[in-house]
Amino acid sequence: MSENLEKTLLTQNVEAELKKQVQADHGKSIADCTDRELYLSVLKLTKDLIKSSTVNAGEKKVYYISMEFLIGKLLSNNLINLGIYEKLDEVLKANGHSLAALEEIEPEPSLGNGGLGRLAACFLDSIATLGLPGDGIGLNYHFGLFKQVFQNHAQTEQPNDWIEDQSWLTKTDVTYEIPFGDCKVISRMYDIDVVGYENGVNKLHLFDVETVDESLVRQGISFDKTAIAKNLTLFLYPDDSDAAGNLLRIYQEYFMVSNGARLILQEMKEKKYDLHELYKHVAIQINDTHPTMVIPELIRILVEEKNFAMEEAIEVVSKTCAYTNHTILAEALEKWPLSYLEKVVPQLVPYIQELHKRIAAKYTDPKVQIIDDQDRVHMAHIDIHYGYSINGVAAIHTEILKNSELNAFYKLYPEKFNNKTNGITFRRWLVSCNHELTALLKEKIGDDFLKNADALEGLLKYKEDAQTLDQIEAVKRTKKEQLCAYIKEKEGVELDPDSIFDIQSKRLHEYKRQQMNALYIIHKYLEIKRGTKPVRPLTFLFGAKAAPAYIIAQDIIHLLLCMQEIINNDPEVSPYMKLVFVENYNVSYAEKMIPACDISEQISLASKEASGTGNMKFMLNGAVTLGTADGANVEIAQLVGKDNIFEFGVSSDEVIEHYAKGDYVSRAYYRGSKTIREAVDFIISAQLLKIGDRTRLMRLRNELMNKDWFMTLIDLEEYIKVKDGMFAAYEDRDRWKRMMLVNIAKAGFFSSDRTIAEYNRDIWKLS
Ligand code: 26V
Repeated sequence: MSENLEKTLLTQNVEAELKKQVQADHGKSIADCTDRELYLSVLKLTKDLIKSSTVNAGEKKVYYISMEFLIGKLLSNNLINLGIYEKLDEVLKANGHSLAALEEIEPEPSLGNGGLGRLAACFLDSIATLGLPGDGIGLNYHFGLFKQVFQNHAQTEQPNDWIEDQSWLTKTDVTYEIPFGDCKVISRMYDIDVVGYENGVNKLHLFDVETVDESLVRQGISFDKTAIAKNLTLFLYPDDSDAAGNLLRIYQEYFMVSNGARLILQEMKEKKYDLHELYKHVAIQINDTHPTMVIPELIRILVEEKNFAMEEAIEVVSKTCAYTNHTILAEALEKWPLSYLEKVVPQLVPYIQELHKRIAAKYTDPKVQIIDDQDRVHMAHIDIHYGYSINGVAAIHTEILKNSELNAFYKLYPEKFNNKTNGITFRRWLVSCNHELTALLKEKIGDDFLKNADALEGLLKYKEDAQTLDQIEAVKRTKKEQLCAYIKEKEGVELDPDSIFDIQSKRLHEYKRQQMNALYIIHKYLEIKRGTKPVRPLTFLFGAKAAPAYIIAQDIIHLLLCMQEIINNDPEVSPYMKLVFVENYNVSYAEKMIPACDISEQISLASKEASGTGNMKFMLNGAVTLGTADGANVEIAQLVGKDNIFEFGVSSDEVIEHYAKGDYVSRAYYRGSKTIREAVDFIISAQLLKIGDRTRLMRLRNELMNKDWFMTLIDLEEYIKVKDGMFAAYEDRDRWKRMMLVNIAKAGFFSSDRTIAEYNRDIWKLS
């Protein structure tokens, strides 16, 4: 029987197949099984079904190497992409169960931190959906990113042991010996299938060390950072505030790329391709600088094991590797001390020095050197000189790279620079997380938009149609009710679905300015205390994890958790406003919060948010953006028009100028505005100090008044004004509903299918 026929039969006989599977696994009927038993059987059945799907193939293949793949739970998405979600749900419902209940049982893989990792996951979905051959290469972190637990109004970190005996991971026979300066480890590859929507299958390859030892983890997420063979794949982003943490990060990065390089070369060999034509068969996309060492590693292998001359090895690898930049933040642009590389990967150092020497011989500008005068290796510089493409992730971000951050490189290689505005997969961020909106869209415009996202624009013809507008509003109301029920259960806070849901969820960072939102909330709280009540109750929701060593970010969480206690327990205030900082925000939580959002907070300091992708997810689900002219917000504004977005704040040009001149003085804004003073001073008010930690609160206020590196106070007054205006606009229900509709209709551009089609057209050229 052909594989496809087998797949068709299985799809048609979902009920019979599930019955058989359940009987074999548990010796019971579907109805008699627990949700957990059913989950395990559905997992097995789905994995089998995927096995009989077509594997995407072609003459050239892309490898997307990334330290993070924030893939989220896979069950629903795989079922949707295989086209059997609805059928299976029917079968389960007829037997007193539901897929929604099974979804709750699946643990969420904890393989990413924020936007960069989620982007990689959306990209894998779109690569497979477009039928392109393309695999992900990353690491199998046993405890992933930490699990966030709030204690005493502060974040604590716990290991997140997400890997169960039966999971989406498949152990393979692929193992390699990976040498480091002071030890050798044996790797093993685990695979997760990536199912395209109504298309073929690719793989996410996650490498692990055979000798990893989970018992190394002591209290919280602390462990012996020096026992490399035991700790290498325990955690993502282990605390890199000290030397041991930095070294471990380099071990992890080399481990990932060395395995990746070997896998790629092994596949080249299996397909009998000529290594001298590597670039005709392989494109390697380097996701931020973390996988940069793949460049010298491939060159090293070609020279040492495949008899290439240095010159040719460099040329072949340079024509194979492309780099994506995801941030202009200096702290995130990796610069490794040469001495660290000498310790961890001495075998690479001569190659890095060779790459450096060639550049130094050609260019005198210190800004473009690979090794600087302090003997630090600038990883991005390796990518730019020895890769064939450099892309930013939103139009404004790419312009900033070209005109300021990487201007010296742009002058050398203008043809290498290109923009690829980020995108999101609609399968997860619409179909899977918002069945109600998906059904409404299908009713109004058919289901073309599932394959061709631009077709969402068809919704525009209903812009003046009262019935459609009411239906959109009704979907939002349903999603808000569902979120209220979930938050009641998880966080123990009762929320009002008739209130306005204002949501800021993203990694916690000063540049994203959760602290500015906190100052608004303080301002509103004080206003209500003085007797000025909002027309309609307001609900402020936050979701964010802060890097364990990032003190100010932890302080911001602390402030918000203290404010949550004050506000929600004050009978004078809580009927008018509530605040919830949800615990352990992750993909699954995002899938519940985003569809319920009215106001999408995208308030970064202009120039600092490379793109943002949450902004796209909120828009697609009918939220209206409150944002600065930063990242993809700029493109959202162009698409929806000024009437359908609320913008505020200084421009990126002004911000860049302030940094250049060093003339931003936050205290001047504090002195100049009573509103600002009042909000900032409240941080150390008796009320807050009574429940909060003095050191943390004092430090945070001091930071805002005397440093404020991310210029919170420069935009605060305008933020308050525009946000209040937005709450007023919400009361013009007809206008608001139209804004929701326009935002949904115009979101098609942000499909990651479009982004991937562009990567393929301009960079990978797979077919
Ligand atoms: C990561 C970290 C992790 C540890 C603590 C400090 C720190 C500071 C910055 C970063 C940024 C890493 C790069 C990154 O995640 N960039 C995000 O990439 C998204 C996908 O392109 C993009 O939408 C976001 O704007 C960008 O911040």
